[in-house]
Amino acid sequence: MQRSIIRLGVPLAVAALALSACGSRSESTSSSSGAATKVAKIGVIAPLSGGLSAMGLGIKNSVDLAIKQANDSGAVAGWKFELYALDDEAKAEVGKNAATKISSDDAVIGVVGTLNSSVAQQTMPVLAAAKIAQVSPANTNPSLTQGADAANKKRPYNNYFRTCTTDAVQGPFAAQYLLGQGIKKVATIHDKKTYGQGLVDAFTVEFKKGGGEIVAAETVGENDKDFATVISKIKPSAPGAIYYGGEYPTAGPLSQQMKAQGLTVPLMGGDGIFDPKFIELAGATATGDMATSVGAPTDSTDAGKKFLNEYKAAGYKEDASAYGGYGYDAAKAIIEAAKSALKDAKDVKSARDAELTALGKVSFDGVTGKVAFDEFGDTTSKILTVYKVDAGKWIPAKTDTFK
Ligand code: ABU
Repeated sequence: MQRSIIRLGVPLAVAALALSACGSRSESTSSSSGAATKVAKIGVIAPLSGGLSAMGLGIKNSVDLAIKQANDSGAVAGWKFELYALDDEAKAEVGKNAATKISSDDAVIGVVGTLNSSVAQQTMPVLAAAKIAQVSPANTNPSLTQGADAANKKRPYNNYFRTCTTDAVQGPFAAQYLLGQGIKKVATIHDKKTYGQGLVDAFTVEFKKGGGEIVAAETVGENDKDFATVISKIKPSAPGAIYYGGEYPTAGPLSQQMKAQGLTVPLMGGDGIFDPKFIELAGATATGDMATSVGAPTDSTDAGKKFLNEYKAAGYKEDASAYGGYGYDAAKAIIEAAKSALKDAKDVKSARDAELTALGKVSFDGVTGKVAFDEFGDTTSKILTVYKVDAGKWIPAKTDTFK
């Protein structure tokens, strides 16, 4: 009899453990300072490994900081937030799997991510089906919020928001800057990805509109290492600059090889190349290369400086990077919306609709400026900065609101 109870006891204990694990995946409760708290998780989907991890880890750490500060200040009475970060390796399929995993967790109230627009195209429908808010700090392709037809804008998913401005603004901002510098002939190159192609398209329209000429338009593969062929195709057209749509792991070596092959004109790109890694990869001849990035330089505002000091004090190994402030503000937007959505909620899942509604109405002064969204889920900010490489660093050259 005793043996059968013991035999029965093991599977029961396993079942109890499994149930408690299920509980922590959904509506977890825990005790902090004696007070019962419920757990709401904030997901991060970003490249935490691989070539773009400098940007992804900056996002993850910044979300972690926002969560810790929210918990320390008791931002939502009766609730604490937990970070749930998954690596998308900058790959669409891996990102989709991460979104699926996160969707199966009933305690997730929102997700910060992704870095890549091409990855967001896969995560958005998955998270939308679970009514989980997604706030990207970095996706700049306009179609994510406005649909594929720019002439008939239609928001594809009401769960998707972003704290960064879009390439519909970033491409033209770069075009106007180059024209203003007297550069009238440009060759474009993009990496055939959603972001790179969209950015070059937006640049091209504005550059031509302003009287500029696109003297060559080429593509590369995001994993290409040797650019001799594309450089030799472009060189005879004598451009005054190369405009590149893509990210720094490709743009850095491209810049280095351009200069080595005698195409000694500046390479300019968007926020995807705005990272110290670009300069590292491009080497000494990167001087004069340019990038636009969203917003004003983080260290140029009081709020930005405060964030960078707090980030440093928190002891993260990696830099906040280009999107740290935007990741922090994205997490703060989710938390701000949760103040009303979770207030009287019995669990996270039943609060998701209210979270989406509240997110659409947030308005607060963040690290990156005013955080608020328009009817498409886009940030209302249209501030951008042009940076130039000088003495091995990105130096701000011009910050302005795009008109
Ligand atoms: N915005 C730059 C990098 C990421 C992307 O939008 O694909």
